[in-house]
Amino acid sequence: MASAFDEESFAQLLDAVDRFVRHRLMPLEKQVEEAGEVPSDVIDEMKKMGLFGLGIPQEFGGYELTLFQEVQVQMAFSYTSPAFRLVFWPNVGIGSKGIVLAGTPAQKEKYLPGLASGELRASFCLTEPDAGSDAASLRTTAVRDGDDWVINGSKRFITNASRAHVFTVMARTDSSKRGAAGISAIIVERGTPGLSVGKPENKMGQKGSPICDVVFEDVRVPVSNIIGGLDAEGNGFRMAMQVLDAGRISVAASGLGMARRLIDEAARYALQRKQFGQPIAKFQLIQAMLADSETEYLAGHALVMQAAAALEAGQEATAQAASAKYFCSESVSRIADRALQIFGGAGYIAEYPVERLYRDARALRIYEGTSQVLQLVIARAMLKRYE
Ligand code: COS
Repeated sequence: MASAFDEESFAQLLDAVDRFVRHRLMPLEKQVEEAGEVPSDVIDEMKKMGLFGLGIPQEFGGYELTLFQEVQVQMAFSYTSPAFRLVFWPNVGIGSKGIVLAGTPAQKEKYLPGLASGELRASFCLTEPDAGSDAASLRTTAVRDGDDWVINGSKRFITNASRAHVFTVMARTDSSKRGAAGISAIIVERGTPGLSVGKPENKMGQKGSPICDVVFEDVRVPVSNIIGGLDAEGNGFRMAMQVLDAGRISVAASGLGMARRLIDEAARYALQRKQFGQPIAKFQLIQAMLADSETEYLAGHALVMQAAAALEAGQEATAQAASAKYFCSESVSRIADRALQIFGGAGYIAEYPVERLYRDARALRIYEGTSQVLQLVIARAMLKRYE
């Protein structure tokens, strides 16, 4: 899909994002960490910049960026705390992609303009208390009753659930089938009787970005709420996996943005911190840590760009997306660890951002596919080539 957004306009957008991140958001990082929320005036500014609609087609009010462009914005935004980008990224990525890729014209018309403007916020509900990595074993059911689905079950660790208006819910519409078959993706609106959202969890990092349980008790929605319409019944798992292919490239790009910040912080600190009579940057063991981090950053960058280009070109890119996310999420953890080591004692206290970035980076190896699930996905695709 070619972008309707030309190169010059995209360069201007990227420049505006960069300035917003460095001048408006970075000074607020500590406040967001402590308050656990992003100020509402910042969210209003994000709406004005059109950030909620980055990936949504222009005919519905979005920018219609290509995935290749999207990952560049993701990298720029990930230079600051994840809480900021997680305000709008679910509308760009997993919360809206299902409707963009597979929605009926009526579903697109109804939801995409609001998702693009930020008036509506989206959440993607796949994970359950007993279905994490084994997503196809999910137990939430949607039973047909006349013209409605009646949904029962619960979802766990759902990003942005407490502020979402539109939920994409993966539920079993055919209980006679096990595994992936029989799962459909259903749109449920906030306020539907029987839908409740739990309290935001107290997380290790990424503070200010809520994740909550979502519970469905006899929630009724029209049968037409299946993404893609009734003909798409049973396609929910495949659609979720397709959405996750793009999502994983995006998480990899967020790892790169965080890595860039960590390397910049560590290199600047190494140049000004003196020990044994000189800046510690002069010591070769410090230089080795910086060089390893820079090399991993560059390797990850190449992987992300390659995976984004492949998916954009319509190629089978599941394993490439998994490789990009696997490498970038693991390497940003190593980069965070080295940055903390370079800061020494100062890296272990909350005064400097490295302590917070270290905790923020840890989640990347878990969400949208653990490193171990991604290893399986990569190996499966490889072995198919050899069989
Ligand atoms: N794109 C399109 N279709 C896909 C796909 C993809 N990337 N991956 C799998 N599918 C399809 C398969 O082709 C298969 O379809 P058919 O039944 O028509 O052949 C179906 O989906 C089931 O796939 P598979 O047999 O591979 O399912 P498994 O149960 O073995 O699960 C893993 C595969 C483990 C890879 C999957 O469950 C997974 O990714 N788990 C992690 C979930 C996750 O990332 N959760 C994070 C929370 S979301 S924020």
